[in-house]
Amino acid sequence: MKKQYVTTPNIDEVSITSGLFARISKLVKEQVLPCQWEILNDTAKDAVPDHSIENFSVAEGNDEGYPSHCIANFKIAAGLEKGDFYGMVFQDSDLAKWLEAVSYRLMSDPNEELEKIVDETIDIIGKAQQEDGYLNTYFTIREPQNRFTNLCECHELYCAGHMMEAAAAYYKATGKDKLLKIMCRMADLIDASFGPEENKRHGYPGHEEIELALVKMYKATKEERYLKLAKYFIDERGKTPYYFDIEFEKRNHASHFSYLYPPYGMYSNGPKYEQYHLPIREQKTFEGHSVRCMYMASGAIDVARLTEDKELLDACKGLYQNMVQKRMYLTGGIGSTPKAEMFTSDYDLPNDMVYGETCASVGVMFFTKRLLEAEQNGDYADTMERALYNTCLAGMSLDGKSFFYVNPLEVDPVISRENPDRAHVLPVRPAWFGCACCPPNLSRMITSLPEYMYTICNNEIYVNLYIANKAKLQLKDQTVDIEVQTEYPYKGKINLTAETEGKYAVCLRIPSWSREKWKAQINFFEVSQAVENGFLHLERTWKKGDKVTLELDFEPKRIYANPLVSKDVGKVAVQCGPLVYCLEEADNGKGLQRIYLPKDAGLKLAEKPEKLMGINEIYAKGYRLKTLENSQELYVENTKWNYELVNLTFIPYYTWANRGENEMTVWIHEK
Ligand code: FUB
Ligand code: ZN
Repeated sequence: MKKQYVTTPNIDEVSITSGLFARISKLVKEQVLPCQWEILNDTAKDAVPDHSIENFSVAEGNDEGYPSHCIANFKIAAGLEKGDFYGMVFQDSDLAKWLEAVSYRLMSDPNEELEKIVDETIDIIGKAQQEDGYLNTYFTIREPQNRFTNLCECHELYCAGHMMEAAAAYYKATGKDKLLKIMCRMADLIDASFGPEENKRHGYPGHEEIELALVKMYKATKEERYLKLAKYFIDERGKTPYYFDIEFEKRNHASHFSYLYPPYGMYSNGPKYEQYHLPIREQKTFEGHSVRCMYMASGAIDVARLTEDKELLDACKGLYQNMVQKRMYLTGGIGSTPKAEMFTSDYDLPNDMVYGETCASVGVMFFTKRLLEAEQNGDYADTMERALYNTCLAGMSLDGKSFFYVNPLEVDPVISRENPDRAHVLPVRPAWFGCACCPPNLSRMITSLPEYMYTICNNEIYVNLYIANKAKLQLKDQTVDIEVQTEYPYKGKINLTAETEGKYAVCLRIPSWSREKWKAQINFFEVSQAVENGFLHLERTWKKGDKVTLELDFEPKRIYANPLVSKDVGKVAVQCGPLVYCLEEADNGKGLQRIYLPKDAGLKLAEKPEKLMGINEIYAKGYRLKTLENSQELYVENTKWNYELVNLTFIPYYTWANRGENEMTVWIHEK
């Protein structure tokens, strides 16, 4: 494993100029981040719309999540207010993710007023920090004597990790190091408490996160101990005897989550739930909690690259293959069961019982970004794109005011309401959650999108995502300006202009769905070379103003699942470009599970600039199986089935549930 110059752009080096992500980035900046700030401060009652979610309970069994009490927890821990801790034990991470998102937003658009708010918040965080560097509002307020005694459940290292990410981001955005120093003190305390030495705890986090965060701290401070500690946590996981068994006995079986996972809370979920069943290097399948898996693998790749550890990197690549070949939804969702938000077994991908947590798909973005840094293979970017355009975007309403935690591929609101097994599958987005991990995770991902759009390796620019932008990219030997113009994901034409002279390569991803049909030109001359590892390498001595044009296949396509996915047998889905489509009751009436799409039905694409903030619809002629006319029987022996002709309208999956409560399905019977 040779160390190479590999990087991703700084956020201020890429400006998104138009199209879907210009709209969404603006929305996050102007609507989502201010609204989330109000929520964290418990001042949002009026700012948050009252979505009708009566009778629906969110995944963790609590209500819409008001008040958040997140900032109040910090003020109480800081001694600035009186009161008790309220919320999840990892409530601190909501603020950390928000701070990180705001830092990215400040990188692309400095704002003094916002920076002042952040600085004041950092002052409170500093006051909440204990003498020895410890920072966690739950333990400080409620159980100061029990720090680091229940890593399996209590998320101290997870919360620390998120605040470290925020600290590194804010330092990069502003050069201000107060939060970074606060988190160095916490990292030093953790380093003094965990490690191979006799006098330290031989543990690791129950929810991975700190590993990748320590790598960011290492990059920000150049402090080798942080990288060493990240590597320690990666290598320690899965060793026997299991640390969590030892810890469980030591704390006399006490649990914080027995209400959710009886009798012993998260510990009851077993070693796979928190990926400590095996050392990471020996894991061949992603097991357990899907978000944890993504964070674990992301941290492991970071460590593998920095320490030139091929074995560890190969293990992560193997896990990736298991995920995309056997355990991922067409929409880029992962996690097939609400029970502990976990992966289950290969090919078990139920559409209506799915979990598909928004955070997990944001985690897919983290994971694939790092895979691309390790190996520039377009397949990773295809998966990144699948997660981004489908589950991640579906995680937020078009107006940025409400969010999905669970992202189903099939919903019937009546069943969601009446069947307790489907209570997690909401047909409308709540404005917030008691367990509010997803909304601020989306914010930090969207505000840092430039980091995903390109990977730079030596003097090669890998274009991972096609988003209209102007970029100044730091290659190994020179800085290169490029401009991308496109209406992707609604049109397949991409124009890229090289604004800088010099010898470098522009590597265009040819998505797997367009491998059969694409056309590229440089200055109107056709390019004929082969696609390698999913990228078309255009290496030459560029002149300023050279134009590259790429045309991808934007015909709507029928997609079929491997027959081993039993829930999709005999069914078809529709995709166009990177967008997976779905049928919604608002366009197609009730009874979506009785609809058939004939094999030979044409799929017609139509531009709808006014609908759902601008989409392309897809039309097809289909059939709906009629209900039994003359019988109230539940079961009949013989009957003549009747079908009615219906005009089907498909909309992009990410736009579903923006017109009130209704049925939705991605997979449709084929006839
Ligand atoms: O445990 C912290 C976060 O809350 C997880 O990443 C999510 O899945 C949710 O359980
Ligand atoms: Zn989440």
